[in-house]
Amino acid sequence: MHAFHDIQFALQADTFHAPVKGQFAFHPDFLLLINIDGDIAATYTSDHPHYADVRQTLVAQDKLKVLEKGQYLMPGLVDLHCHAPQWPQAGKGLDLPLYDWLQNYTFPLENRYQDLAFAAPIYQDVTRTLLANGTTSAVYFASIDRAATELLAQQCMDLGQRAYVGKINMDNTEQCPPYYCEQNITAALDDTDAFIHNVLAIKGNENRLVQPVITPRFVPSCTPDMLNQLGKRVQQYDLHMQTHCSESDWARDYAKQHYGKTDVQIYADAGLLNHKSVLAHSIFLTEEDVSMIKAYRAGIGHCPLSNMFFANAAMQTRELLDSGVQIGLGSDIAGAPSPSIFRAAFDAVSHSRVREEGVDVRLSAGQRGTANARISFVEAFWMATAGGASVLDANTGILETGRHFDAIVIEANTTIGNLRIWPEFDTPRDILEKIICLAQKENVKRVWVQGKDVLR
Ligand code: XAN
Repeated sequence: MHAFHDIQFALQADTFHAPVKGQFAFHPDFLLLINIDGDIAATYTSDHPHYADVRQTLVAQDKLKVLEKGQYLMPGLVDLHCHAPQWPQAGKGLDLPLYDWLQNYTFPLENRYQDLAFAAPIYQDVTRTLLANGTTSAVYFASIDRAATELLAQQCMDLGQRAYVGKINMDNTEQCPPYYCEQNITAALDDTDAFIHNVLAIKGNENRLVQPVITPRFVPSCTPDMLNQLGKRVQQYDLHMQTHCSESDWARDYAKQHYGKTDVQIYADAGLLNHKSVLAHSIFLTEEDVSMIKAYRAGIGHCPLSNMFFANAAMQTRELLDSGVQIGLGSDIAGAPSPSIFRAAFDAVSHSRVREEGVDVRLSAGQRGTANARISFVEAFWMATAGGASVLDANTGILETGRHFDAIVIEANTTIGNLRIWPEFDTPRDILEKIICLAQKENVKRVWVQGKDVLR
């Protein structure tokens, strides 16, 4: 049995998680023991032979919190793709195609983050909002401004969010407006190096709760030299890398015309792919692309709703899940308006359904009438938790011994909020599906990151 001196607290909770893709586990009255480092020291299902003894000892030591019925513990949600500076833009401006959207709305807004007084309250609000929605790990694109991006990293640290933060690099003067473009590659790379160093040196960041991410915006915005130089840094420091990949006809055609290759080939040749790379979108992949992503053990950040806006297409999620490629979900603020990964999970399911045979909606050539294209709510839940964590190579996403305790509590039947559960006839599978379909911020009652209560 477990020694209790290193236990910070323990929970008894009706618990959902998805350790295996395509399956979920529900443990009624699961006991989880959290150690002083914020890791899961032990777990006990209610039929475990030591369950009663362990529980009694925890109660005697005043370490056990028992969740009420109607509250459900689950792993914290993982957002693989969020543009923090675009938060003020969420919910507007999605009437334009990607290129025009970037030029007309996004670049002018991101450029304002040179002003730290402008940046600070917005960055604090977006981080708080994601936490309040149950996102315990977030992968952020910031802007090209180093100081503001360091501020975002510091705020994630202060608010206790597990965060992967990238200072954007974009230096292609033919595609980026003169006011929002890194005109001098040496200065830009010096800035990136300083950013990496400074984030790793944040006080209290010894365990790398907040990590720097190499962030070439996407193929059109970077020169080949920039991509290669960033690739060297990914290799040299073994860093995470995030970028947009094969996200629209325009971006795909740009890569073909300028390089004669796909985005994935370009990133691979530049040395940018590794086991911690996040390729957002990735919807027009070739079979060779998928094989290459798998060979590098890179991952995909699936952003279902923004795919609709910018690509007019639904991802081939079924095929990608079956291929074994690592895949999780992204909110893509502000290419899609919702900061909730439950919403992204719901959209991932519904978008897989419009691809199915017999659906009378033409989304894009070749993407209609596919047999068995649907994905299940359980698979979407896996992507939102364990799948996302695996893309990041993070020890989170599953509530099992040895993992970091990043978790949330969802409460049903609250006065505000639409999530209604009837325990006498809703099965665990029904409850999980209802949570994905209906849970809102109002239902997120507790949020822990690395064992620390971070909801305020
Ligand atoms: N490609 C992009 N796609 C998107 O959804 N948001 C962006 O900011 C962006 N930049 C390049």
